[in-house]
Amino acid sequence: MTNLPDSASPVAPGTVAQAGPLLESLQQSLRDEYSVVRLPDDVATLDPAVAAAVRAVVTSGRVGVGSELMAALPNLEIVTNFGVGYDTTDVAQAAARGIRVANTPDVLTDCVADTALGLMLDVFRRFGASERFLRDGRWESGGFPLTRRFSGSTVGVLGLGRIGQAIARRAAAFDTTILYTTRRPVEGVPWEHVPSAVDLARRSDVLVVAVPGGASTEGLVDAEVIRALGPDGFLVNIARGSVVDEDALIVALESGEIAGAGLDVFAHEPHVPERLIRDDVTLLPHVGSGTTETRQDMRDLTLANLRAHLAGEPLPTPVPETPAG
Ligand code: NAP
Ligand code: 8YV
Repeated sequence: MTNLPDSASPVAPGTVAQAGPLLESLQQSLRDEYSVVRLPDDVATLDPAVAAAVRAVVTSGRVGVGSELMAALPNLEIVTNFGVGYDTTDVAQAAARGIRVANTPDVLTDCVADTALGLMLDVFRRFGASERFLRDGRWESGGFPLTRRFSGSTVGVLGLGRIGQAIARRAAAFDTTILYTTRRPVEGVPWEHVPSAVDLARRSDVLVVAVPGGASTEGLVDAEVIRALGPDGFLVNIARGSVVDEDALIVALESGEIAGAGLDVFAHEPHVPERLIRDDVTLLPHVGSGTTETRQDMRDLTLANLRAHLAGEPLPTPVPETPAG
C-alpha cells in the first residue's frame, strides 16, 4: 500500500476538478475532501469563471487533459493521472507552463504483467478458444486441435521498463529466451538487447508490446514488424492501441502472415473492429490493471499526489517531463 500524506488544509471550492469518469471510490474521496467541479466533455461549454478557479485536475489515462482543455485552464497547477500512461495529457504544454503532472507507476506493474502472461499463454495454448469449443458442445464430435508450446519459446519484449521487466521476469520462469528492444539498452538485466523492433520480431515467437503510447511510439509496430513475426509468430499488446497499426494487424491475421494476437488495448477504445473478433485473437477490454487491490493502490497514489501538491510538498510520483516540486 502507498503511504499517504495527511490531507491538505481545506482548499477553496472549485480548486479541484474532475475530467472524465473515475473509479467510484476515488470520486467519493474527492467529494469528501474537496468541493469538486466536474469539467464538461466539450471544452467549448466550459464556464470561464469555473475554469479560472481550477488549480488541480484529477483524470484518468483514458481521458487526460488534452491541449484544448489545458489551454482553457489559466491557473492550472497540477494534473493527477489515475494510470501510469499519460499520453492523453499534453505534457509539452504542461512543461512549458510549469504545470506538474503525476501518474501512478509501479503499483499496477504486477497486474499488467500478469495480464500479459495470461494473453501469451492464451494465444499459444488457446484456452479461451478451447473453452468456447467445449461450451458449444463441439467436444462430443472430436477433440480440440493441437496448440503451441509456450514454455521454452523466445519472447521479444518491446519496451523494457517497469512493466516490460516484470513481464520478462515472469516469462523467464517458463524457461523462455528473453530478447528486448528499447532506445537505450537497460543496464543490469540478463537479457539480450536487440536494437531494432523488426529484428526483435523476426527472432521472437511472441512479441509483447510494453512501450508508452503517444506520438513517439505511434505505429511503431507497423506492417513490417508484424510480418517479421512470421506465420508461427504471435503479437501481444498491453501498452496502447496507438502503438500497433491495427489495419496492418488485421491484414496479417486474415492472410495468415502471423499466427494470432492477444490484445488488451485498441486504437479507438471501446470500439473494437469487427474484423479483429476472430478465434485466433484473444481480446480483453483494457483490464490490465483491473483488480480491486491495484485500483485501490492507484486511487491512493492519485490522492497522495493531489494532497502533496495542495500541501506544497514534493509529489510522490511526478512524471519526468514536468516539475516535481
Ligand atoms: P516505463 O517504465 O516508462 O517503460 C517504458 C519502456 O518503453 C522503457 O523501457 C523505454 O525505454 C521503452 N520505450 C519508450 N519508447 C520506446 C521506443 N520508441 N522504442 C522502444 N522502446 C521504447 O513504463 P511502464 O510503467 O512499464 O508502462 C508502459 C506502458 O504500459 C504505459 O505507458 C501504458 O501505456 C501501458 N499500460 C497499459 C496498461 C493496461 O491496462 N493495459 C496498464 C498500465 C500501463 P527507452 O526510453 O530506453 O526507449
Ligand atoms: C488504466 C492504464 O486502466 O495505467 C495505465 O496506463 O492503461 C490502466 O492502468 C487506465 O489508465 C485508466 O484509465
